[in-house]
Amino acid sequence: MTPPHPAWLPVPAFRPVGSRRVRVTGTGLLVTTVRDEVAAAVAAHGGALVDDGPADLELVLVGDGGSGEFDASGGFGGSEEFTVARAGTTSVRAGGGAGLLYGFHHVVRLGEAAFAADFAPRRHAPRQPIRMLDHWDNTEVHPFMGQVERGYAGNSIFYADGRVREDLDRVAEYARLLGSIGVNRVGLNNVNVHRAEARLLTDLLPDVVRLADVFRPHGVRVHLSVGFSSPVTLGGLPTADPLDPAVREWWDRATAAVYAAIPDFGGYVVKADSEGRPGPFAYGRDHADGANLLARALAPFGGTVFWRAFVYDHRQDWRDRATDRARAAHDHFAPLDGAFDPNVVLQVKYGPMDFQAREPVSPVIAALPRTRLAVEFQVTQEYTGQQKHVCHLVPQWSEILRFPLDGRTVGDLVDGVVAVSNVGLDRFWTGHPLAQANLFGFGRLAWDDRLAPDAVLDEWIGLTFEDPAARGPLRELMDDSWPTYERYTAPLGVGFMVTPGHHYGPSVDGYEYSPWGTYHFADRDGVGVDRTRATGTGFTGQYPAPWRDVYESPETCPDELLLFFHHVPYGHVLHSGKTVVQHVYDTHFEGVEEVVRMARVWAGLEGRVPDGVFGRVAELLAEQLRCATEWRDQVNTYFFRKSGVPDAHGRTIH
Ligand code: GCW
Repeated sequence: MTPPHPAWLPVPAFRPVGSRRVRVTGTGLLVTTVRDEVAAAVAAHGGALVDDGPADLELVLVGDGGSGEFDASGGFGGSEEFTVARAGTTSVRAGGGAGLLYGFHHVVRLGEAAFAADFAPRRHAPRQPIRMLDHWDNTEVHPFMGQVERGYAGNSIFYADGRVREDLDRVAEYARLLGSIGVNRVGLNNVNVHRAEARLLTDLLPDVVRLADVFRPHGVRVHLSVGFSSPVTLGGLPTADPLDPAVREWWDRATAAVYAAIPDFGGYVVKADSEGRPGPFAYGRDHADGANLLARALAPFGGTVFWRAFVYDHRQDWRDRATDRARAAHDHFAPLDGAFDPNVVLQVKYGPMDFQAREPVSPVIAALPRTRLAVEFQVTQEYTGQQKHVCHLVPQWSEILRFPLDGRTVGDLVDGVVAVSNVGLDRFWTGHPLAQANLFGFGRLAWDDRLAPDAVLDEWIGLTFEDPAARGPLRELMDDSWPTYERYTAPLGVGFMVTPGHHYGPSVDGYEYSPWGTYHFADRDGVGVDRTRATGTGFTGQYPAPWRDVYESPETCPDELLLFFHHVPYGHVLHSGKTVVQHVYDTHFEGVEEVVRMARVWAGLEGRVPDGVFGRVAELLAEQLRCATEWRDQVNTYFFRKSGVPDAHGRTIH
């Protein structure tokens, strides 16, 4: 197999460290990882790993370091903090192996700046203790979904032919990439747990042990998605009722067996009563009963259950205007606040619908003050161009994490950030080489949501691309690519309009008369979903002040969310001064023009980026342009035909 692309850890990125004298002090699994990194860097760049004598960089595990491989309180790899300073020598001090690893990569990112002027000690600690990537990987290839559900980068890096791969070199490279950006948890299999994958919990457990062994030296704990009906499907019990003592015993036993094999196992991820997955509702129980059942099996070992709040009726009738999918998570979970055990983390998608390019922040995040929460993002670009389009999502995640709710930000309110991974066997990991920036940026924002998205992008570009002349154009191309994507797809927050099933490319009415609850309600007079308390579904009432009122009125609702909250006439004038229909036309023409510009910027980079990368991105930009043009023409034509309003600028609408 050809070696995978080095992503943001190419050999030249280690030159500032690797060309110097470096000392590593301490012992433990993660300290060994750091020492190996330093050894490779100095071997490549002519520096030295020294035991004594003067050093330019010291990496020091302080005290006994809590350097044990993990402790049951969840301090895997010991403490994650580190302090960095420079007084003649640059030094990183950490109380745990994980902190030392993160401190090392911090210095790598600083590059030469880490060795320039002296600076006082700066303490770095993650804002979120939980920084997790979920893989929607199956052990087998699914006839419709491929091997990785919503995967756009080839087959799974973990599994082949129903088992964990023999050769885990690539997984080791991946674990290294994750450790370098501070990701500390990974979910190994699809939340839609099919029959074959259910066995990861039982007879395939020795395979999971091998994956855990590969992730451990990089400070990453592994988790399994489990099916709620496992006691029936795997255990042969007549029920999976969470209050049944035999069910409880089954989970206790299965979980104890996992910990006997993997003492630092992270826990379970559960999608229950969602899109056809089994759950506690079948037994007349609620989701606290369900989550606590697993939490109690995990608690003696320090494990966590990640219980997804993505619960809604996917068999609704489009004729029924009272049912609003956006309301579902809050309706189900807000009443359960206080009922969850302390080792339950409720995993909430960032918006009330489903990973759209634009949604309001989920009101669930403000509604459960006594429950641990994690916000869920989608690094895999299901609804944002499927890694065929450049769509740099870090600005979206930053906006969400900084969003104020009840006087705090989303980043303050949650205990963790989780995202669906975007990697596969593709030689660039992510299909689109520039989609690596989303994986990198996810880790960086999960570590510190106060980082500026453009600074994170610059970090990624600086590490990944050697030629300084490539950096400005790359930034120009990628920086605004999320708003660009938004411009040529579904307008003003209304969402979807994608081709049903695979979700790529436009189909304005594709989901309009379907059971999935994803409607736009366009007619000859107007478009949008009335989610107000006054005349609509009442969804606005799920928000605390001021948002419940800001969103309630079209006068105060931000333009970009207008059609999410309101059904308005085509002639409704936005805050921008444009009518809704003219906004639709303008943004769709502009969006395509921006893609043309992106392709032009990329063409100018020939010879400045590696050939393989150049060719792949050039091809994909051509596809992005084709697809954006299709979006533009279908959306514009659709609204022209519905409204009969011509474009004020007389451009071609078919
Ligand atoms: O966005 C939807 C996807 C499903 C996915 C589901 C979920 C894993 O279309 O493929 O299932 O979300 O988040 O559970």
